[in-house]
Amino acid sequence: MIPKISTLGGYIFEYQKSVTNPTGFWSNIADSFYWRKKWDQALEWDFTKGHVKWYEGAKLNITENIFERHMFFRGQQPAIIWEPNDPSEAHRTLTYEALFLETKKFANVLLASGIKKGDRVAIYMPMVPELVISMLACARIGAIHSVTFAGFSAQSLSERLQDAGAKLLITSDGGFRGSKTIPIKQIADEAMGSCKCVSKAIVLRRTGENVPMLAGRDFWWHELMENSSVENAAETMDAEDPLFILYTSGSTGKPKGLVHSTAGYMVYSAYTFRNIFQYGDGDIYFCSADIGWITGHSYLVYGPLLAGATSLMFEGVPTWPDAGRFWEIIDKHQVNQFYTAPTAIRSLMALGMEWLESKNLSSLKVLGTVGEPINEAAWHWYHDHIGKNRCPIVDTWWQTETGGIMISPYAGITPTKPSYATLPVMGIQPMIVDPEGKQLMGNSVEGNLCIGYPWPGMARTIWGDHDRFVKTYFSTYPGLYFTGDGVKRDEDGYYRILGRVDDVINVSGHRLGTAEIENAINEHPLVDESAVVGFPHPIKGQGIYAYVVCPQFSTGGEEGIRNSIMLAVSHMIGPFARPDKIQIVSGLPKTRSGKIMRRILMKIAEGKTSEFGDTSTLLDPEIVNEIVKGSESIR
Ligand code: 7RM
Repeated sequence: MIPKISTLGGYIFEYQKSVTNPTGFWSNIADSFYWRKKWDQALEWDFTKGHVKWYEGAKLNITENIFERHMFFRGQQPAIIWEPNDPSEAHRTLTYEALFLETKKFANVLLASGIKKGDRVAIYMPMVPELVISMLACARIGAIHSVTFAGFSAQSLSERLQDAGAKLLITSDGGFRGSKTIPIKQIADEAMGSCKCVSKAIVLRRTGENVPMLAGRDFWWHELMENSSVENAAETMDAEDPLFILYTSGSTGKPKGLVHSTAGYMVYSAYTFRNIFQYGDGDIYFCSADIGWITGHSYLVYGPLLAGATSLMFEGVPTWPDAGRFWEIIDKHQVNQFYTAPTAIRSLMALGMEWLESKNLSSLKVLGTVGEPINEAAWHWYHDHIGKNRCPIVDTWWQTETGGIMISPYAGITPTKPSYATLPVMGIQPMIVDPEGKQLMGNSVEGNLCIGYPWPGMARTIWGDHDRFVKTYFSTYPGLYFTGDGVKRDEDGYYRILGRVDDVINVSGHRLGTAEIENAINEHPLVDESAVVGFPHPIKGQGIYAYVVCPQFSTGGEEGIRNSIMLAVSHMIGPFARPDKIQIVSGLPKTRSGKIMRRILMKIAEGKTSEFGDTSTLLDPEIVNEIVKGSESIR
């Protein structure tokens, strides 16, 4: 069993020990896993080179730690409870034994398809149990999975397939999402058509609609599974062998394929899951995140399954058939821990109390949030009306790069404060630095958030581009990992995340690079250039505001161009990246050296049309007045 902290005194005491001796702490946690061979060295690292190795010399397979390790006691316990999009369709329960059988069978399908250890397998699927089976089957044979969220466009998928050099794509005919059916296979076909590496696709039947199957390339999941053997011996993996690649947005246009290791990720995701949520035997845990994002990887799949938990997986959306759907699921399955994003809370809060009227919610013990800062109003609504004043809220701060939760209350142990992620996880050493890199000591300080010491769950590199890894995370403040977030440490030593300090925005908990959106807009044949900034949005957290230079439309006829820019962004990235506001401008405010002064554009987007600070370096100050004027008519 993974050790669990149970009192505040225990937290404080253990935390001190864990930062004095991190390798001792993480070796002790690692002892509760199953290793084919134990490690020779707990940690080897050099942040200046972006070099981190945990549990070097160890041999293991992560699926043995999910299945073989739990089979004796938990074979008949539900591993996954799957709730379909349509509440009138039956839910599915997969016990540890059933999930194990499917995983072994599908692992054999992958082997028979020519997939070997180290090969990359791409996954583009709706939220169905077969997505989990696909990931675990990859891990079973040592293939590296790379899941792409099924909301991404063909173009984005294709970019990711090529970057990872994926040999095989696992996908489905379509997917259900609320009242919509998503043509997943069609998007996958388009993506495969524009990339050379993928030679085979395995297609799950989910919606049952007619989809073209390319002979020799496309194969049905159910046909391949039919005669697949249930005997499969797990591949032996080295501690540092990659487990998966997951793409995330940064401040430049090209998404980064972050690589997570096998052993370190295993230990960290499981430890944090069990401790932060205080998961106990028999509990039903529900994470509403899509597996296409890191939260789904770490806290729907790996963390819970490694901890022997029952993880509830939901195919649909919170507002369909009505805005009571989450609460109905919680009552139906007697959920004990519920983990979601502030944006979901805000949107449900805005839809009113009537959706809570017939809901009981008494099974709930712990509530969690992730992905973006939670404002106080949403925190209180969640606390009072969902948690009925008796469930602690864990506001968990972390990133795709960190692999798991870094700063968060331990549920019911750490006293909470609305909008604060509170205190670090064991072994995590947050540091606050000023722009010059000077560390700000003591309490009541504000600055950029860095981490000063490695932890097992951290990403090891960017796939195919280690230099970019070093440059992005380890060069701003040499010797430290730089998160890209601003943070405040208050008078009690509590951490409050203030949001990104780079050109990354967070829209409904989706992380997007402004450069990525600009690239998509600039693809439009009538657009000369553009600048995208975030602005405070009551539901989404941040909305997307695009300033677009489009000479032929500087006067009138703008509705058409706006719509076609929206389409371009949907097509290039995905519908979730569509700008909320588009302002056609005749030019952008630039410095004499040609840099766009985003600071000014952010102010205007926020509706603050004075106090621009120092504008003496502006090439053409008049353009600012023009943009301010134009912004008044932007809805
Ligand atoms: C898990 C995830 C990471 C960025 C991160 C922050 C923001 C995440 C919180 C938060 C305030 C939180 N991974 N963020 N959690 N901000 N409070 N509890 O979201 O890679 O997609 O995004 O999200 O800016 O850097 S992510």
